[in-house]
Amino acid sequence: MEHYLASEFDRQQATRRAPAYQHLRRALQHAIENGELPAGQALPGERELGKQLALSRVTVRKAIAGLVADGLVVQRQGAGNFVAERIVKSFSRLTSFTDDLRARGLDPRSHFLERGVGEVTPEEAMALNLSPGAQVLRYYRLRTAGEQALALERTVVPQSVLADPSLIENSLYEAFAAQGIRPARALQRLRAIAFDAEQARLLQLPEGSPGLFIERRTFLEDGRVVEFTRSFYRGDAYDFVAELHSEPTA
Ligand code: 16G
Repeated sequence: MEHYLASEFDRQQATRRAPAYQHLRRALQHAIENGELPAGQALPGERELGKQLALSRVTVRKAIAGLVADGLVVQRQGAGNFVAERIVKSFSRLTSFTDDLRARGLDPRSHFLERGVGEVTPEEAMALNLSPGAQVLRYYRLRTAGEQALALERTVVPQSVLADPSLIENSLYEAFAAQGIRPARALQRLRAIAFDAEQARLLQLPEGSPGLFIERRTFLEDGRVVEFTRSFYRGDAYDFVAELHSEPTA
């Protein structure tokens, strides 16, 4: 680990001009992403890190503060800094399940429970701005990190956007990218739920366990809706964070 961090720090210094704390922040981030520093593991002490990389305590603190703000590291009073165990998801960034897990050095997977093509329902037509009779692709996926179940997702995509259901192998957003489709923004709503018996079975949780229901409609720059997804995330696995700004006073 020490060796990894030192060489990653050197690599950062050699590849871009930035203040030292940013090099350290990136080096630590890479260590987390690559599983060198697994979830729950203590980070080396601030003094030790500073000594090892010839950095001041202030620089080390600034790097760690950035990782705390990103949700990758948690500080425990008196005990030190640890790699966060829950997956921290920004509520203001348009990322995918795959992005979120990879950023934590985890292995994102999709298990397809249903996959098909059909005529749009009235509710889907409203959500996707489609006319009655339009064809849509429907997916129901169990999302896992390795074998660990994390979420259930029902996704509807207009067939005019993705021609064939088999275009999604693992990640919807990777399938979009492969077709040159670039989501520009999304509207999302979230509420607390209790998993019903079937959902709980699939997620290997007791029935009634708490979850987060998140509905996302994703738009292209030109206003077309490319995705209507209802996600059911395990309540014990995720933290949602958002940076808030005060309204300027008139
Ligand atoms: C996230 C999105 C979901 C999107 C999926 C794509 C939330 C709450 N939901 O789970 O709307 O369809 O990512 O992920 O963030 P994928 O590219 O890994 O299939």
